[in-house]
Amino acid sequence: MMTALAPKTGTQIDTGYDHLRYLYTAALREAETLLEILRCDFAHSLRRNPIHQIQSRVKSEESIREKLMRKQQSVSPQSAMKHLHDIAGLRIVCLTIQDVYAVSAWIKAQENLRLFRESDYIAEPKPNGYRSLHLIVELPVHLLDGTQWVQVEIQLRTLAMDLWASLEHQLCYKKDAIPPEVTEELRRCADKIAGVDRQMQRLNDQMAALDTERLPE
Ligand code: 0O2
Repeated sequence: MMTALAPKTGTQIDTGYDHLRYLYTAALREAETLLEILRCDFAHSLRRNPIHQIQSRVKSEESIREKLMRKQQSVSPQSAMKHLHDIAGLRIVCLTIQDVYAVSAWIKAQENLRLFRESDYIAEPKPNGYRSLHLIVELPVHLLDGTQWVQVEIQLRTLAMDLWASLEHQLCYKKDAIPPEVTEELRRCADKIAGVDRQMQRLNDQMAALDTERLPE
């Protein structure tokens, strides 16, 4: 809406949660535009699309407050910008592990984006079995009173990892009392899923090699 873009001056400057939402939504749009270009680039040069699905969200005010309390930080929009790195979140689901790393490399190579942090929970899964590659990147948001670099957390994972994470999130993420047998079973599921991912990657490589052999001279 045009009115939301009108600059505010002096005591009118909006530093509340509405401004936060607006800022992080703009950063998400920047990231989504980059990824759209990536899709086209891959489709053009590789004739395939490594991205199965993209989801995005800006954390709700309630969830921001809850996470700040969990991290024992003061609860305010300023504190959120300082202490939370996933107010804007993008989740990219790929079909294979190799695609996850290919998309990640492409993102990190972008000149109009800064890498703030990378956490590779695929190479080093969390103790509960959680696997994903997390990139916290900063993107420029061009406002009427200047450019602001805004953080976006990009989670990259395979479809199989997404199945596990979505179910685990629903079952027990952020819950205090989880029976140890449930934790153990979930970890076993995560390990099995990782095995399937590796198997699917091998099949994919095998077929890709066959395709290369079949290419006309
Ligand atoms: P929600 O509800 O998904 O938004 P840090 O950045 O290190 O100060 P943070 O932000 O907790 O602390 O980093 P981390 O551990 O990388 O987690 C960021 C997000 O990754 C989480 O956001 C989850 O979305 C996801 N995640 C991390 N660990 C797990 C896990 O064990 N299971 C599942 N299902 N998801 C996980 P939120 O805000 O915690 O949750």
